[in-house]
Amino acid sequence: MVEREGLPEEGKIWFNGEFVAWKEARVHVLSHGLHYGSGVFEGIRCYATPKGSFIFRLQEHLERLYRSAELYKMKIPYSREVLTAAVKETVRLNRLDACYIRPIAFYGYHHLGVNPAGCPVDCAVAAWRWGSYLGEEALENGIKCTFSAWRRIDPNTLPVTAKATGHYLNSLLAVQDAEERGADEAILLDNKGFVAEGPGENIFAVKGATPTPTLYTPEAESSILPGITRASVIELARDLGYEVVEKPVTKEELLSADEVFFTGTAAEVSPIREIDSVKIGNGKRGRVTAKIQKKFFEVVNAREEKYLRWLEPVSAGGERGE
Ligand code: PPE
Repeated sequence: MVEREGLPEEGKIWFNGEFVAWKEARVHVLSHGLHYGSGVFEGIRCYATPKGSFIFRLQEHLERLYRSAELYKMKIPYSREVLTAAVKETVRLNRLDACYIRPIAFYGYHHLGVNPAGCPVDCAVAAWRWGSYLGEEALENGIKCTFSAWRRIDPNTLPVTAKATGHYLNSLLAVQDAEERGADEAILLDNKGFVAEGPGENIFAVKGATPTPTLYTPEAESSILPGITRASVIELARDLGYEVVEKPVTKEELLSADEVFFTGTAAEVSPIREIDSVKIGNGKRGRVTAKIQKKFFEVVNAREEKYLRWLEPVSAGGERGE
């Protein structure tokens, strides 16, 4: 079993409009969200760059948070401006330069019973250092995946485009199953048997032998959470002159691809070197994946003029565009 580092216990968490000590950010055991998974959240990264600390696509993440809430008819009692300030202040107050930021809104304590009407919507923002999701080594050498026996939740069952807490039970089953089978991560298929995504990542296949390398990824309307990293990588790949096709991807296409990689806020751009004992390409990080990774890290480190617009300074009067 992989040893996982616990969360920090010091610092402050923004909780319903004020900062509280890390250990004081508590909820009641009869909170609605705990019983029924009725919450929405985000995962955002802040990068320490030579130009200062920047939050990657903060507004897109907050937009998705509100959209996720809307899909569940949940009303977040704070405006976008308030949450933007809360996120930045959380990073500043905890003196973090590079970190992972987790805003969450969930139905709190009032009554139980599935219908949440009347329950307050509690809201928190926490931030802490979180290195590479799948391990430092994964970014360079790639990871081993397995096709999960669990199918990805279907858009007719739950609004999969919402980043909702309850949806992650499906991911939990997939990661546990992957670990038991000795893999680093799972790949879930959708109900029709097409490739969907990882438990916390989107997936891309690369066919490098065609005149121009072509990237394939499941459509945003399929059984996936349309990731912000996914959208960014599509843009960056096109900039690099690659073709990107959003279409249903079969298991076979993935296994016979020259390269496969995951994208996600936590996972960033992580190469996949093996799926169920089938070596992908040469079994190492591929050439195209390496180029996309390099470009992605240049962008998040504020080294690409064109994409400074994706970076929001942590400090007011920040160094954006310098
Ligand atoms: N699919 C799923 C199911 C998912 O959870 C994520 C993010 C993505 C795709 C990629 O989305 P984006 O981050 O916008 O590129 N997963 C978050 C949670 C991971 C966790 O273990 O918690 C994340 O990467 O922050």
